[in-house]
Amino acid sequence: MSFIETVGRLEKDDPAPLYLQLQKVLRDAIRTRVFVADDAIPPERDLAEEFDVSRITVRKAIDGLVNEGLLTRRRGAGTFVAARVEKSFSKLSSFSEDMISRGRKPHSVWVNRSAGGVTPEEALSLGLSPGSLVYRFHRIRYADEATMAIEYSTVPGYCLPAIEAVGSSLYEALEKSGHRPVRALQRLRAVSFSAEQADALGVKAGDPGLFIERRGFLADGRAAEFTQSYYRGDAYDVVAELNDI
Ligand code: 16G
Repeated sequence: MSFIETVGRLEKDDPAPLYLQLQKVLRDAIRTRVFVADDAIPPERDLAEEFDVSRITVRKAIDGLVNEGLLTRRRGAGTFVAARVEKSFSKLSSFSEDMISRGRKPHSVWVNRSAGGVTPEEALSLGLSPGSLVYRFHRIRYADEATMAIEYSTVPGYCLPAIEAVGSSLYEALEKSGHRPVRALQRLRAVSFSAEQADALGVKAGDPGLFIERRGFLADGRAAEFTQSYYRGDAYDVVAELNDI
C-alpha cells in the first residue's frame, strides 16, 4: 500500500498552508507508527507527486520537521525518522509530549514523592520564602519499555491542588491547575552516570548522560518548577534553532 493510501490526501479546500498540512500528515504518521525510528520517508519528488504539491512545499514541510527534530537528513541517503530523540532545547515541552509526538508511549516508575517545607536550597532555586510548601517528584522515565531519564522535580505548593494531582505527566497536572510554566531557563552539561543512576537506567556505570536543569516560570514571574533531569546520552540529541541576532 502506498504512503498516501495509508495516510490520506491533503484537503485542498483547507485554508491552512499546504506545507503545514503535509507536516501534520507526516507528524501523524510518526505518532501512529506508520513510520518508526530509522525508517526512510519517501523522497521529496514522490511526496510532491503523491500529494500533488510542489517540491518547494515538500521541502518546506520537511525542513520544519528536521528543525523540530522529528526527521533527520543523511547526506546522499535521504530523510529518516530520527532514531535518537532529537530534543529541542528551545521548546517548553514535557517528557510525555516529546515521546507521544514520536509515536512512543511514555510512562514513569515513581521512586518517591513527598510534600513538605522548602529546604534552603530549594527556596533559592525557586525564589520561595522559608516555610513554603513544595511537592517533590522523583521518577524514572520510560519510552515504551526503554529507560530514558531520571527526573527530580520540585514544584511550589501554589501550583498544584494536591500531590496526588500528578499522574503520568507533571505538565498535564500543572496545565489543569492553570500553572504550566510559560518560560524557562535551562542549562545542560555532560555527566557520567554513577553506579546507582546506571542501575536505575539499566546502563553501565560511567556511561555518558546529559544533565539538564530547568527552572520554569508562570506568566506572572513566579516559579512553577525546578527539575533536574539525567537523560541517557545514547538516546538523545539536543537540537536548537538559532536565529541571527
Ligand atoms: C521534561 C522537562 C522537565 C519537566 C518534564 C515534565 C526538559 C529538559 N525537562 O523532562 O522540566 O518537568 O518534562 O514531563 O525538557 P511530564 O509532563 O511528562 O511529567
